[in-house]
Amino acid sequence: MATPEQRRTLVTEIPGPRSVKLHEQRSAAFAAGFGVTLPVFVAEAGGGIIVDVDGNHLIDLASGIAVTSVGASHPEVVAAVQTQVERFTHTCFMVTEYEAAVDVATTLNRLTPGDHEKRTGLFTTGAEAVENAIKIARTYTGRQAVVVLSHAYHGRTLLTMTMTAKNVPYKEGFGPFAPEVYRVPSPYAYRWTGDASNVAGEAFDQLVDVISTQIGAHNVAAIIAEPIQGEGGFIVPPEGYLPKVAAYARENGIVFIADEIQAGLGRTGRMFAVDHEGVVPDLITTAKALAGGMPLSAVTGRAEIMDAVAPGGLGGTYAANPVACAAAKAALEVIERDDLPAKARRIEEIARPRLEALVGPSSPVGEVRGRGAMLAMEFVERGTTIPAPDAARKVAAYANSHGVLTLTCGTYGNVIRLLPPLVIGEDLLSDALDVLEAGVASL
Ligand code: PLZ
Repeated sequence: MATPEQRRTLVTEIPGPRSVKLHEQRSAAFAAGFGVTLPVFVAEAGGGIIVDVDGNHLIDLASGIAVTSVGASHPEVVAAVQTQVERFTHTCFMVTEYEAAVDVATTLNRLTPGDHEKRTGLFTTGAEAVENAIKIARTYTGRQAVVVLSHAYHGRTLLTMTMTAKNVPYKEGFGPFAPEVYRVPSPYAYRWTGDASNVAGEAFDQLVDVISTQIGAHNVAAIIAEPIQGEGGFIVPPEGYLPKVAAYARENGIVFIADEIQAGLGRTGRMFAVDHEGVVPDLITTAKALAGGMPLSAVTGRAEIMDAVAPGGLGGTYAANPVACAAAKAALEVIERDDLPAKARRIEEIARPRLEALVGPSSPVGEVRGRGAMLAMEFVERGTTIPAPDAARKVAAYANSHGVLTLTCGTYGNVIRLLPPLVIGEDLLSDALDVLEAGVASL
């Protein structure tokens, strides 16, 4: 199947009549607990375009939440998957082994920061990678406490939803939560109430204070941070914060984990978001972009930490699924060979100035932030920093109804994020930015 025509075209209202009908069936058949950003049913997708069942061509600024960096149907990923499914779909890596899993592990060991000896474990979802990173850190350190940030997102399983900060919709009604998870303030510069010129220093001091007074550094197994907080609002830690935390962890025998599930693998303009500050985490979690749309996640890190768990302690029926590994091998080749981090930097070059032009003292856009192809606008009540989730919702709805799929995020629901496939064409990106600008102007 050819890649769909790379042009925004609307032939019906969004959602169109076929999508509306299918959505009614969905509501009768599918659990209500699953939300939906845009109730449009997809017929095909590729490059920067999603084609719906009514024949509309929508511009994709979501990438399935930062997954399809290489596009939703990259020919090399498709071919790798087809070849693999014909050979075998599954044997279980804990039962018999296959090369594709070893290839992916070897590539991740090479691409992740630091030239120390590394090991990788492969799993299925991002949440599973995070949980396993904690299991590994606990075994290695013989300690239990896990330190997380406010505004953090790490998943929806019992441990990872405990680690996630936001209550509604992720935690409401799902308690009791897992023990031994402690939260420290995120260095959220736009909303920092202390010294604006020293956010990194103050946030770091507060982390040390919480750890020393409430936990005891000698009880902490891991500090885990998203190097750019994703669901929490695309919060970029001010320069110096991550290096300080990594150094403190090292001095105190704490495993420092970077959750690069959303920001990693080229999205921010470097292979990993920690690379912007030369930080070398002990463990890195990846997922999303890793397998070009197939479910695969990984924990990669220092060999002595990773190998602390005895054989049998890690795994899962579908961990390192061979079809997902074949897809990952192809996707990683494309990311490296086609220098997708450079494409992410180019996306920033085009999009950032246009988004920044929307910020102003009486504008509903309070701040533009992010890195590479992970950019966001935070909406506020004009002339204040009071969160304006309605404004974000209206602009997103405007964009969606004009054929541009956008996602909101943020603890206060007042952030619109841009996560285009890294292979999006420049004309398509400019067209999407025209629509977003018109959406902001329509407020
Ligand atoms: N860590 C940093 O961004 C997933 C969540 C969407 P899974 N983010 C999208 C939703 O509402 O469920 C994510 C992440 C970071 C971990 C995860 C979890 O990855 O593959 O969704 O389990």
